[in-house]
Amino acid sequence: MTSAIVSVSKESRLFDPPAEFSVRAKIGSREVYEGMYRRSIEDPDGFWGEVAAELYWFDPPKTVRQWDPPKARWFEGGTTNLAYNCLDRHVTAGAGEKRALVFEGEPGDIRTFTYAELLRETCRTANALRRLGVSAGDRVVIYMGMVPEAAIAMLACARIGAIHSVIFGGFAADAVRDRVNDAGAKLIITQDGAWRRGKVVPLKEQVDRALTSCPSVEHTIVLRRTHNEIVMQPGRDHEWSVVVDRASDQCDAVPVTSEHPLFILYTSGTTGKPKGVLHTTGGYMVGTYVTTKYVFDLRDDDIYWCTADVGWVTGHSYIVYGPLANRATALMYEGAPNYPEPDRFWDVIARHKVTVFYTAPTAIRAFIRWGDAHPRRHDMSSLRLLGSVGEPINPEAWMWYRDVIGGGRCPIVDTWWQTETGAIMMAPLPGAIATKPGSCTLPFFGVVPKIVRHDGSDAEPNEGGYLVIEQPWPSMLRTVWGDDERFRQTYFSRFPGRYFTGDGARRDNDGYFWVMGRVDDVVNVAGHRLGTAEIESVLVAHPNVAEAAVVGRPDELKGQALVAFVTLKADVNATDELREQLADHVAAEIGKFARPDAIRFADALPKTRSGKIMRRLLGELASGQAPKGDTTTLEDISVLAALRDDDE
Ligand code: 7RM
Repeated sequence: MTSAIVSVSKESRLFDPPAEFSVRAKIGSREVYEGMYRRSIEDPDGFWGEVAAELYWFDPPKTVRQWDPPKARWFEGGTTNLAYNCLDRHVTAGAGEKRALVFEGEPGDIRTFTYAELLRETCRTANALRRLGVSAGDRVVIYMGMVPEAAIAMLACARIGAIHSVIFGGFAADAVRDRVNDAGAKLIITQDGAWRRGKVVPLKEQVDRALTSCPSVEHTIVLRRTHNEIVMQPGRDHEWSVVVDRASDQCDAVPVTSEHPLFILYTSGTTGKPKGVLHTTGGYMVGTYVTTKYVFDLRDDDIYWCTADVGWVTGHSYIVYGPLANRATALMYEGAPNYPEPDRFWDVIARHKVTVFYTAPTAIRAFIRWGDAHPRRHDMSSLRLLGSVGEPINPEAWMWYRDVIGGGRCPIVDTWWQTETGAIMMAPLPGAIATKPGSCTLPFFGVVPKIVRHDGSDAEPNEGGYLVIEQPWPSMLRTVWGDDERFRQTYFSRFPGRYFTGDGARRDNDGYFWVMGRVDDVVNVAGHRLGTAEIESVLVAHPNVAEAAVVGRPDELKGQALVAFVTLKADVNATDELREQLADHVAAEIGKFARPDAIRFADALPKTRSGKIMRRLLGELASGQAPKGDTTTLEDISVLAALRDDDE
């Protein structure tokens, strides 16, 4: 397929940064942004060297970047420790009494950790790991829910140079086993269970099942959270309350080289086998630190809340490492957004006086579906900045987020990035860049994104194409764990010498980027290559629609025909008339060629654990095939079964 990806979006609203926001912002104008951006590209060594110098190094780096595509090395000669930078650095500077983490459990329990307390707990955990035979370079799997001990476990690994691999707590035994074995983990940190909608997710039970075929694992550490009954295997399984709580709270941070591996995080590939994305210490530290600083424009008194799970990269970079490196106060919430009621998030924001709130479009669309009454009941005037991540955000959801959650006064930072990029790559700096609903706007410092055609040549403005990154950046992945060849193949072979993101996008006349979703999700209808996200966005703009996923199915005449899976808002009836209306609506908004051939109503759409719609599965369903390939990342397998039953 060589034709360009057609972009059909007509969004043209523009929102300037509020003046009162800009005056207090770290970067308060487009000019300042542009000056810094230019410097970061023209003099990357100078720019990144200065950012790195804001952090602590036991030995300062001798060089800034070395680029031998696809291999990058940053801050060579430097030794540092990320846990030291997140904890000791602030305690030493006299901020030990500042709140680092505020935790709210789903049952309503609240626990607060100052920087000094978080440091002591991290030291205890690090000592426990050492006692159980873990040393620098060993892999430790963290399979937990959203509890402070998950962050503490990550920091403890970083402190002694062990490589952590967090596995999302929603995965079951088989997925745990595959990841543990791929990483060759020596130890697993887990919990008896995690709270989710008032029920116990039995984590330890899954670990027990996985461990029947994980020869590398010698020990587990088990935190008691839900107090469900579990089996402890003597000699192998250890109580957190014993091995951690009784350990010394003194443990020096180990200086590691800049390129020392920090963590592996598994992401689903297009083939069955998950990829272990490897991040290393210095570059990841600098990247998450500086993006958090400028994109969230953190102030000393902010209460910052990112709703992601620590089991995915947003939790790593923007709950734990980025905020703590910036000496922020981060809120962590354990449970579901609709427990006990659909207003839980707004209740949390009001009670904790959250100032910066970072969540995902899939959550925003659920909130819209649940109704405005829930947020309207709460005083959310503490909020000053909103963020979005994970998927393209459709303009309707963006406007709702701005008006109903942000009270029309908070800038929205739509942040585009990936597990592989480690840190935010494109986003508006909130005091400097005017926003457009649905656009992640402009690149962050040091990032050189390009839209290219099939043959690698530059696309014109507004011409849809493939999103690539031209220069290395500090927090880029270094390899796929144990598989350099897959790393090169996946990211650097499609456009040699450039990093291929796998996303389709366009750049508008103002230079703003609009990400249209994965190129695997592009559909070719009668020679028009359409990004499905844009058609979905039009569907969701219809007052009766809560969520939509558009996929292609083979069609003799048109090559592919469009099939739309649609979730309706509460109280709306699924009728044939509505089906016609929706198809007409798409035809009217985009053009007749984009009129879906079929619209299928669904109670829910299949999503990954992090909330992304799994269009691949829907495409297989729409083509009349049984879903094949990896379904282990599916959040709720019954959703798929329900859709299939519908077929009959
Ligand atoms: C952080 C994260 C990465 C993929 C990426 C995109 C999509 C993420 C946005 C977005 C449009 C955004 N890591 N994506 N953020 N698309 N606008 N602001 O999500 O590895 O899990 O996913 O997510 O397709 O390639 S991830």
